[in-house]
Amino acid sequence: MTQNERYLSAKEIYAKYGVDTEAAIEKLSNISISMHCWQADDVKGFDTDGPLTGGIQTTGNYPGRARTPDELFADLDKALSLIPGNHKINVHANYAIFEEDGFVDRDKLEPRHFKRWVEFAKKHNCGLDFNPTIFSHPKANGLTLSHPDKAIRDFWVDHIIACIRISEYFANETGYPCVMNIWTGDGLKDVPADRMGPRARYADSIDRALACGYDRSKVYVTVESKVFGIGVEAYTVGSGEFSLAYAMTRGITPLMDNGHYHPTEVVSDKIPALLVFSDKIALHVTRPIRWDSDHVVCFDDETREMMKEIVRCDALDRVFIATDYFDASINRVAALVIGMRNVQKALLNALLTPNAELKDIQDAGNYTKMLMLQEEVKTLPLGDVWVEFCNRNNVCGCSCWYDEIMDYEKEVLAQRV
Ligand code: RNT
Ligand code: ZN
Repeated sequence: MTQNERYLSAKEIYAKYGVDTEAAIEKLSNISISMHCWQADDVKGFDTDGPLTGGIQTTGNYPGRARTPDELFADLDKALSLIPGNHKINVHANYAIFEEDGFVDRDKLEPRHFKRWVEFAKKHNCGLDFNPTIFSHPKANGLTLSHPDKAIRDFWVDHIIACIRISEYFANETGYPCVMNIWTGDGLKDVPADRMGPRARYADSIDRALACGYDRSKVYVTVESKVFGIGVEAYTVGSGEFSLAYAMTRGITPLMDNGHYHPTEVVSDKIPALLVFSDKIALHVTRPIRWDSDHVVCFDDETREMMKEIVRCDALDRVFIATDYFDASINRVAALVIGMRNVQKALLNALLTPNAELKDIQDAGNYTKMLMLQEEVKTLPLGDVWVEFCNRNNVCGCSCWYDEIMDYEKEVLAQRV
C-alpha cells in the first residue's frame, strides 16, 4: 500500500467513529509549541561559566554540546527542520549575547543583547518566549526573590523588569505575544523555622517587578510552581498553592510543569480544573522519572492525557504549551526533535479522539460504553495520519530523520572538541 492509500484507509476508519482526519491535520498544523532552547547546551547559556544551580541538573556527557551562539542557532535550525509545523523558541535570559560592548550583569540586560534571537525568529517567522534566569549566578544561592537581604531581592526584581522589557521587544519585533515565565529554585534543604516570611517576600518582589507596567496583550507573565529541588528538599517557596494563588490574585497566568508535583498527582487533571477559573494557563511538558528528572518527552500516557484535556476543553487558544527537559546523555538535537514530535503526536491523538461523543456517553451515564470506546480508539491507525501530517508539512514522517541527525552529528557535532 502506498502512503496515500494508507492515509485514505485511515481516514475512512476514523470517519466511522465520527472523526474527521482532515480537520485534525488542519488544526494540528496551526498549533505552535514553544521549543526550549536550553536542551541544546545543558542549560548553560552564554553569560556565566559556573555550574547549573537552582536545584536542577543535567546528567550525561554526550559529545557535541553547543558552546556558542552560532553553534546553538545551528542546532536549533537543524531541530526545527525535522519538526513539522511552525513553532516558537523559548529563550532564557542567560542566553544573552554580548557582542559590541561586552558583558553586563542580569539586572542590566537590554533588548539589544537578544538581537540575534530576534533575527533567528524572523528567519523562521516564529515567535519567541522568554524566562528570567534566577539561578546559576553568584546572587542565586538558595534564596533569590525571597531572600532576607533586600539588596539581593532588588537585584532580582531589576532582572525581572529587564526581562519584561526584553519580552515586549520580542513581541513587538516578531508580532507574536511573548510568554515570560518566572521560576526560581528558592527553598531550604532542611525544615524551615519560618515558612511564611520567604513567601511574603517572594510575593512582594514579584509585585514590585510587575508594577513596572507592561502591555498585557503582548506579554503574558506566568509563574511556575515546584515541589522540591536538589539541595532544597524540605521547603520550596514557590510551592503549588503559593504560585497558583499568586497568579490568580494578580491576574497573571499559572504555569504547571508536569515534573513539579508529587508522583501520583497528574497535571492532566489540573488542566481542566484551572481552565474553569483562568482564561489562560501555561504548561511545561517534560517526563519526570521518579523525580523531576527532565527526561525527553515520550508519547506516554500522561502526555497523551494532558493533550487530550487541552483539546477536549476546546482550549487550544488558552493553553501555552512549552517543552522543558534536558538530557545530556543522548544526541541533544535528536532529544529536541523526539520530544517536540511526541507532543505533536499526543495532540494529534487528542484531535482524533471522538471527544464530543465520549462526553455525551459520560453525561448519559453509560460508563460501560465510555470505557469500551476509549479503549477501542487507542488502536486506530494514528500513525498513518501522523505520516500524512508530516508529509504535508514537508518533514519526514517516519524514522529517516534520524539519518539526518547522524550526518549532522558526524559533520558538525563531532567537530566540537
Ligand atoms: C525547573 C523548572 C524551570 C527550568 C527552566 C530552565 O525545575 O522546570 O522551568 O527547567 O527554567
Ligand atoms: Zn519547567
